Amino acid sequence: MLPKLKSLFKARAITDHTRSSDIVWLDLGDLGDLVNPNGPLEQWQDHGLGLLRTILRDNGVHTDVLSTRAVTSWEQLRRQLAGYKTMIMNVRSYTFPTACRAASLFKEVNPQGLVLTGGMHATVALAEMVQISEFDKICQGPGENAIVDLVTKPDSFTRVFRATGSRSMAQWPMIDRTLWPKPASRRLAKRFKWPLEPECGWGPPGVVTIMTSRVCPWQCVFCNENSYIPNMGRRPVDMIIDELNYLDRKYGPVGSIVIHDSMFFQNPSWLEEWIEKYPRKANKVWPYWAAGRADTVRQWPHLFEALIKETKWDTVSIGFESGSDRVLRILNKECTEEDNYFAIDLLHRIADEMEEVGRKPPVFWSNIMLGIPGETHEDAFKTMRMLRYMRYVIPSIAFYAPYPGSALGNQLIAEGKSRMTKENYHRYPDDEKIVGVDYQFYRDLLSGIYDEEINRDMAQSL
Ligand code: B12
Ligand code: SF4
Repeated sequence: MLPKLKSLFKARAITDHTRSSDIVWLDLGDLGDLVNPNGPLEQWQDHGLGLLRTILRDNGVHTDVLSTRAVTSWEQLRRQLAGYKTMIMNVRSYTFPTACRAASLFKEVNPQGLVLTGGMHATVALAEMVQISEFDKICQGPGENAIVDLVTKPDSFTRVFRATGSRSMAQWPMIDRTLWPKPASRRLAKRFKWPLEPECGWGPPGVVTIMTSRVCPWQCVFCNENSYIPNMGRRPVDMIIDELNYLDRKYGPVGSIVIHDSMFFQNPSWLEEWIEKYPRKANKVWPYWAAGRADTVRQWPHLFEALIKETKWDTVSIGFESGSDRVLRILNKECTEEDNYFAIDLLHRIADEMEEVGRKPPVFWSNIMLGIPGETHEDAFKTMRMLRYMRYVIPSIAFYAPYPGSALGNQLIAEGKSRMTKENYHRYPDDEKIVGVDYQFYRDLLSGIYDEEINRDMAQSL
């Protein structure tokens, strides 16, 4: 479709907004993502915002919600922000540029107003946060025990402070999902099923995103979030099932679930309880997306099979990352090529068996990284061969990104090799993210130029 014609068909943002408090929580993301989204993931709701607004509400602190995703221009947001005394934001590295712009807009229209910030970026890149003079308060770490005092008694806090979170997710209240921003165009609202979330191709609508665990204990150098997210107990199985049943009754029907945990396939005793209770107690055995690792699939194959067959773990997200032992070692992935092929073969066997009896087979959501420092062409070919070997797969391929907080990210940033700037935290899979990587080779690889080479050696590697 011609671009001009296409824009005629774009949904229009719903711009009316009724103010009911002096305090506004500003949800962050690209302009327009809740009006005319580019893709489904941009529409996911923010659990940090949902949790903290629920806690505020439960403590009698009423807040409004606005979203940079619900407007299509900064001018629109400026009008909506005028008159608020306090603005709160959850800043992650990828929303930091948006947060900076929103804060300066807020101060323009409300020079006496207060900007309260927290979120992942405050913990991993404090130096960047501190430079933004419009951020009046910056909370490092989990905010559940600090948010009420911060909003009601901001003067009792220093500009930068560290908060301590709950010991277990069992202490978190159930998020009131009606506190999440609404889809902001009539067209999007029709398929969104708010306060549930929209379909993204992994399972039927309405979708429920939920978290059962907060942090993954492994130390992959491109991630290692346990170095900056304090460990906390997993949410009990019964609480998860009760919440799903409640959402189904109140806003349903629920069609499928996305378990947002960085690592769902951990803690075997929790998983065993899930296998035992979910099929029995849930209103329906909803299919779900959740993440695992190849080495633990190899360690607990029976658990893996039972989860797929008995609880409908239909979309199995695995961070395979690479098909080469050399690169897996660089990444400190603690998984080997052999672990990867073990997990693939096991899923193939399970999927074939399920298909034979007329059941929907599971599929890998296969996370692959290319452009890793130190990766050779042959390493990348091996990765492509591994991907091609998978028969039930949705590939998710991204160029390696040096995120602050991760060991390798911090190192590359310190060496001046990161191309992710604070104005633009490149978050798209095919952005060029580090100095010294031959991105043209990878573009050629993905466009099929090396297919002959990959396919020729495929038979040998199997
Ligand atoms: C769900 C999730 C997503 C969802 C986000 C949906 C949304 N609208 O929020 C989706 C799938 C879209 C997503 C995408 C990406 N994500 Co993500 N994601 C997560 C995940 C798994 C959970 C986040 C979450 O909800 N946590 C639970 C809530 C309760 O925690 P929270 O939001 O941090 O809030 C707490 C504190 O920060 C604090 N707090 C927050 N706000 C405030 C405000 C105040 C005032 C105070 C006092 C406190 C406070 O209190 C809260 C309660 O403790 C995290 C990993 C993790 N375990 O957290 C990664 C994570 C945040 N994502 C990450 C990344 C890198 C990405 C991507 C760039 C990946 C990629 N390459 O594609 C993309 C970017 C997409 C985009 N469009 O820009 C990194 C971020 C690293 C960083 N330095 O910021 C993380 C940490 C994963 C990792 N280890 O790499 N992600
Ligand atoms: S990449 Fe995956 S396995 Fe590694 S630390 Fe992060 S969440 Fe854990």
